Amino acid sequence: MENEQKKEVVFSAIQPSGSITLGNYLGALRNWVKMQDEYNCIYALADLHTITVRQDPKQMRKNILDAYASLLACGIDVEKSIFFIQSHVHTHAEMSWLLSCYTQFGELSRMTQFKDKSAKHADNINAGLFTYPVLMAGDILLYQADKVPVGADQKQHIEITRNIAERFNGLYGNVFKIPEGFIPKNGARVMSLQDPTKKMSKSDENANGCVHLLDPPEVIMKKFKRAITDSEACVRYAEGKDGVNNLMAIYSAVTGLSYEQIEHDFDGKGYGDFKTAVGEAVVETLRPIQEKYNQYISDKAYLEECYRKADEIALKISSRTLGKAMKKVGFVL
Ligand code: AQP
Repeated sequence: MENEQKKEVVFSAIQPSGSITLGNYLGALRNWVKMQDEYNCIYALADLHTITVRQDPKQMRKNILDAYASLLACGIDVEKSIFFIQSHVHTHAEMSWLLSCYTQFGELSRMTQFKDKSAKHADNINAGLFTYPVLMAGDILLYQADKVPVGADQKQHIEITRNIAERFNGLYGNVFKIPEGFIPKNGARVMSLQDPTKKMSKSDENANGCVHLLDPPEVIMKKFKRAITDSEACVRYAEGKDGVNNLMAIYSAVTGLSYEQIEHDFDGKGYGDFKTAVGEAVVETLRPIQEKYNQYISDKAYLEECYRKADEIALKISSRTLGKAMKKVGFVL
């Protein structure tokens, strides 16, 4: 028990905004699973974040349960980690309001995700899209997290979380732990198979650009075979070869092979062979996850039992931090 208390706290969350992608898995989820033995891990489905983009209600309910089952299938172990649903824990919305009063308009305006998403959803640039990083900062700070395993795209949001926490602590003393991002060496930024200058995203309009964890093997193979490469026909990692670089990064992340080894193995072979090898390696990586997903999703009662239990613990932990912060600000509790 004493040892338990000394473990550092890990917090991370994922939006159930669509079917989980290979990018989410390699950039974040794989690390979440690995960290469970060494850290006190707290993970969440960030469903409040998803409504910054318009969602279909029926599909959203399905996505939330699918994502919960998918993460269990990836290896999130509810005996070791707390895995809850953000909207079930009211302290997140409350902390978000509190912290928004300690966050500057200017710093939120500089967030690249806001710029990207407002360009993509020009007809719905809502205030939630703008304040998204504040909600995320609250998610992390509520649990006094030491480390936050995320993909490279979230680096700026971790930075603003640290800035908000430091500003608050500067005014009121040590209320929040200052968290550190934890970005993997391999797979930190998986790119779209159709436009390798853009990150692979759940909401990619081009279905062939994104591999989902639950895609059937033949669909995965088809997507890799259609992946954009270049005209050089040489498997090597180099500037200007974004498509091949991305395939190499994926292959390296799932097989553990170095770029040098991959270049050596595919020396003199064409892209066709390489794409097949990458596709097959991904299929094999995802096969056990898909099998487990099918078991979990067919037992909704078990899923509910898991998240209700975790919601309750998350509320208890986060209420302590929220109470502390509110007291410092001057609220009468
Ligand atoms: N392409 C990626 N490569 C590596 N890591 C990635 N992550 C997301 N895309 C990639 C990491 O996955 C975690 C969960 O992401 P999220 O769902 O909370 O938000 P997101 O980054 O906005 O994911 P998507 O897939 O792009 O969703 P939509 O399309 O809804 O915006 C994060 O740690 C993220 O870094």
